[in-house]
Amino acid sequence: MFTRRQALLGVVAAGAAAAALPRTASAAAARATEAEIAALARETVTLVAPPFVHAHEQVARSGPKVVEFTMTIEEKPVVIDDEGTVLQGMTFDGSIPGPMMVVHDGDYVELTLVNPGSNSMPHNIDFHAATGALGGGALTLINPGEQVKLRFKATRAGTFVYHCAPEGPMIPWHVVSGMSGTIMILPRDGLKNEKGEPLAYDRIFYIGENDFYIPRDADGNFKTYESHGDSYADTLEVMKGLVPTHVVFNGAKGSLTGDKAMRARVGETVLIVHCQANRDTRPHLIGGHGDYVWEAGKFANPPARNLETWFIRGGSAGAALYTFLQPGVYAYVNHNLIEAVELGATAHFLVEGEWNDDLMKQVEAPGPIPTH
Ligand SMILES: [Cu+2]
Repeated sequence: MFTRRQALLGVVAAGAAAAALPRTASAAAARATEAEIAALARETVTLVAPPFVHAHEQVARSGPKVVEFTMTIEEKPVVIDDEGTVLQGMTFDGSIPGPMMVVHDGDYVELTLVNPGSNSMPHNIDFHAATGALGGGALTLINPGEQVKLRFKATRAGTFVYHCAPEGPMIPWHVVSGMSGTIMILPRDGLKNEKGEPLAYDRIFYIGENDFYIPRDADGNFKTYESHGDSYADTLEVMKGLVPTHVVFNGAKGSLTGDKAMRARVGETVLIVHCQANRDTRPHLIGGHGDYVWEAGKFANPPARNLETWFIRGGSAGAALYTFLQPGVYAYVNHNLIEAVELGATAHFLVEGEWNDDLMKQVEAPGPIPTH
């Protein structure tokens, strides 16, 4: 027998060398032909804006299919706080973050990406879930007035970031202007706990966290610009300081609080997917927990149990499963509390149902300290 080293040194014939290499070729062995892919069932999915997610099966009821999505890139000003501060935003499908796509492991994602003539810049999409060609970025760069269609096979189950990555300094600028989102690739037989037993959710919410870098004028007020191009040089200077002016959920401070709180009922199990394409964060549900948490978001790894706070690496999306046990308003925050309270990274869950005194009770209401 020849060794791998011999194979790499070209001591043996190329065919034999390939056979001697580690077996990383399972996907290649299962390589489908265009005819086979063309014979698969197709499904067209209409995307919905976050924090909601399009309807989907948790356990796939049929074999692999081709799932068609369309996203239109929209460059537009976006108000990002209650003081009217304007971001020269760039969006996938009009929302920050871009909508979540859901497929199953083994499905094909077929995305039509549209860059309307009303936009001013080239854009593309890099799927962290995809293999090759810069995640599809090298095959999807389109000018205003163009569209492109990319197909990739979903081969790794998990929650993954997608983002625009045109080139050089355009990459971070487009990302911190709003161009990121999430795809969730579910195992065909659904989510599992650490023992391999099935897990399911009653509701799913999708939270995208963004760090924004808005320039200020000499008086310290946020500046407003006529166009993306006008804002670029000043914005780049703020970006290079690495201190965001805003850290928000779903594109703006307060976008998921008060009337816009996410809703659930006691006893319901909620899957919370959290993505951050550019910067580390640490979600925490105040008064609740992460029953099962895929911090790194990849379902081949067993979930961690009973977490208080979980870590989302910049450039990834994680998932936490929680069954609400008490009613009330829960704040869901980035537990850098300065970012949560001062910069905007706070959301609310409004949970209805019956209070459980066994879990918590105010035994005595606040009152004067006894003098005896
Ligand atoms: Cu872009």
